[in-house]
Amino acid sequence: MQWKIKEETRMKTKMKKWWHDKVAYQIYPKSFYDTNGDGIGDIQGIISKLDYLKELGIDLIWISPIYKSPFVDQGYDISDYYGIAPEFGTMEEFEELLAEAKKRDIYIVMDLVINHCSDQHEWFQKALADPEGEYADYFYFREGKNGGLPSNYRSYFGGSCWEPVPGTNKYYFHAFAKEQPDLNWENPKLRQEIYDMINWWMEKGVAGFRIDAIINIKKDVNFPDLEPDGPDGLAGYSRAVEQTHGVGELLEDLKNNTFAKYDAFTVGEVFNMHEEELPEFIGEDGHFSTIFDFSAHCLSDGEHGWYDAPGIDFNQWRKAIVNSQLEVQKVGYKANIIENHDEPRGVSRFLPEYARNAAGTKMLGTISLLLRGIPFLYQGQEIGMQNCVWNSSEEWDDISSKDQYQTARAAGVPKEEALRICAEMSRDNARTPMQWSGEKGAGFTQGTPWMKVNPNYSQINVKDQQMDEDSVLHYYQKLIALRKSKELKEVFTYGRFAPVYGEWDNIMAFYRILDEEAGQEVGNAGKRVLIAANFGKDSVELPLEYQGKKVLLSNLPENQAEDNLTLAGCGVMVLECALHE
Ligand code: TEU
Ligand code: CA
Repeated sequence: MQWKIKEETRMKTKMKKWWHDKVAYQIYPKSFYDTNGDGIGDIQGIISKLDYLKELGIDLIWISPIYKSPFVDQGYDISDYYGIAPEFGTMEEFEELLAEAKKRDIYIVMDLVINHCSDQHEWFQKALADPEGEYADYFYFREGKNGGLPSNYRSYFGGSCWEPVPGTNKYYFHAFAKEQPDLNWENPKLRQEIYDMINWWMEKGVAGFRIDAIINIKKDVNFPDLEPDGPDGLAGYSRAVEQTHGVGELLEDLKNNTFAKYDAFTVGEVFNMHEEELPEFIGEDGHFSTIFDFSAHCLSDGEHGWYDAPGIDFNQWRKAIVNSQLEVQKVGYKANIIENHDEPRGVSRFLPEYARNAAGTKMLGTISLLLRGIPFLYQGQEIGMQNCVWNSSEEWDDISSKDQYQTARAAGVPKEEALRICAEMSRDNARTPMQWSGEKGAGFTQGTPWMKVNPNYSQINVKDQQMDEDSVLHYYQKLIALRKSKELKEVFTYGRFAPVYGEWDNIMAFYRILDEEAGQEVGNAGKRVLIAANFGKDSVELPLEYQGKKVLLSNLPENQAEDNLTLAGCGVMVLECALHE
């Protein structure tokens, strides 16, 4: 398709923020690195790998939750916001991590889970002990309607959103698991408790937060019934979220009482936003610094679950990313990912089978990291980790994978097929231990890993790749160094995005352009860089629109830039071009 850009709108780049040029890395601590042999990754494990991350070029680390938790949803169920889970270490060790990171100019960003807490949190325990007391109003306690539940919503992890409050005729609301009761954001006392907690962590020295499921904090407190959409007679709760308005007021209150006072970096996990609200979310004075771009990931949202999730087609993927980039650059910055702890591995998901090799992995990484926005790598992405082989649903730990398997079975999907589908989408694909070496346990632990290790660790691991100049790991190092290099930093950070070669099959290509005016704003000369990738099997020759000046990066020796650009199958090149024709 031919990309039509009516107006090449771009933001003024005058207002630089400290986080605009950062490259971020997500750590899923339980599976990162275990130092005491209990099979669970820990804070000391993160500390011991800071030099590794520094060498990779990482500036900022988001750590998935490390607070005290019963781990029903792997730490996204917090029982004490002020305490470190003993599985991971102590508060002193966390402070050591902050200090060690600081020595290396690395920022630490915590995960903020404030839509809900754990049912073991003292607020909820007090609410259960006195369902008429003040703590009950920290949650949503409601009487049933017409002898039934207060509403017909299905929670994200299956079953009703309502669970009985023992000894009463009331129910409490949970959008996720029943062990994750939702907090009542309409209650100013609750809000103040949350703000105090956030400020306490900021004072400790964290640089900001990744903010979990934040759109969910606003509820239609009448909880109106919706049209049922499944054989269980319930309606998916996300449909209620789509119909809810007014989250912005809560988000402004949150920001003004916390983040704004510290110039914190915040990245929201936002699904079901009303599109026209993008400027309010991430504009110059938005609710957040940035939000994740899930536009490619949402392509595989099923109507009813994973079992009716569509596969990802190249053209749709390209269109989703291009459209998102064009929209976002009018307003602010999104955070670009190919995977995270909730998503399957990007290599297994976005690449055709023939491209699931080193060349294809480098190609996908190049696109993700050189798009306009804040790149986030997920642990293991830098070595090209892939989805795991799952032989039985028993192998999953993830609450969502188990539920989706049941949902598929209940819809009549045969066992084998349900396993195959859920294996592709399982959140556990990203949660298998980090593959540090080809030794037993992938070098992740000396003990028994808490979760299955991907059997491909003998082929894909850090140690081997460190010894191989051509490895995915070395390529990622070069790619990040290029993005951050003195000469190109400005164009990759502030340069506008312009898609090109849209009418060519299998080509994902775009320019990053800093025209003269924009260059002056950020103290740099104008520049044009072409990033072009061939997702096809066969080589392609593209006519160059602007004269090539310098090859900045290439993933295969067969790629050539002369009058034309020759890209081998799965080839990607980054080429500095003349700014004007
Ligand atoms: O995820 C929020 C969320 O809405 C997810 O259910 C998401 O829709 C799904 O995983 C996409 O595949 C966050 C966390 O990232 C997740 O790990 C938690 O389980 C969830 O919140 C509850 O805290
Ligand atoms: Ca450990």
